[in-house]
Amino acid sequence: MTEQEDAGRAALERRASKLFSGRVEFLLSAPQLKFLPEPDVPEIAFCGRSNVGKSTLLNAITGRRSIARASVTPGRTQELNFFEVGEPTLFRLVDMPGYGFAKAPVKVVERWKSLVKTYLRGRPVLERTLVLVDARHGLKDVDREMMTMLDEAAVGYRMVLTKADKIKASELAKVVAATEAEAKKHVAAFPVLHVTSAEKGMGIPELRAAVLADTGV
Ligand SMILES: Nc1nc2c(ncn2[C@@H]2O[C@H](COP(=O)(O)OP(=O)(O)OP(=O)(O)O)[C@@H](O)[C@H]2O)c(=O)[nH]1
Ligand SMILES: [Mg+2]
Repeated sequence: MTEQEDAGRAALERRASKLFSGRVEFLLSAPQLKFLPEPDVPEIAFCGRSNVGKSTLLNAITGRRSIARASVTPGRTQELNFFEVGEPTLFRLVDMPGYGFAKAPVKVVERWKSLVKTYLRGRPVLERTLVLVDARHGLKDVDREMMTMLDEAAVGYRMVLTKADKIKASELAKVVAATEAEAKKHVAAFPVLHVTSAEKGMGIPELRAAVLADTGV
């Protein structure tokens, strides 16, 4: 990286940090598509398997302890939750229900799945999706299915490894390599992976800056 690129990146991180330390507010929870807010500002969506750490990552990015509700029990988030950033609102973050949660009733899972997919496919203001993957588990078939769906819908997405604090550096390196290799085969995936730990704050300033850049504001 050149010195100029370095300085640009640092400036973006500072701007992102300042923005997220300002107004961040829960807007609404949409159990069905008819409850979505007006598509009047850019949106960034957090998606991934149940319990991967979507709500926790949203909290880490916004620097709030529990603006999005996280839980040790998978299936915590059951609706599309919208959070507004900026005063006046510049963009929104969207916390989504997880997929691949076997213990919830089939009907409930089907409802979440259809809500998430319809939102991802048809939302005109969706600027970017973050596809979260647990660093301990790597990509699963349900993730691949979601990635292919996003490819087909031409929704650009960033792959984010979560819970990096939970595994050894040598294992982490292997998962990073394997996930990046797969991401390269998906047309809408960014080739470079974000490695994060909400617990340790690892990769958070960089992802925060990337999210801000993605919104285009
Ligand atoms: N050690 C560690 N634990 C994490 C990290 N991120 C999330 N967790 C834990 O993982 C569990 C699930 O986190 P959530 O944020 O609720 O996961 P989610 O993807 O929103 O889950 P659903 O809403 O059920 O789909 C919680 O117990 C979190 O504390 C991390 O970076 N490190
Ligand atoms: Mg959640």
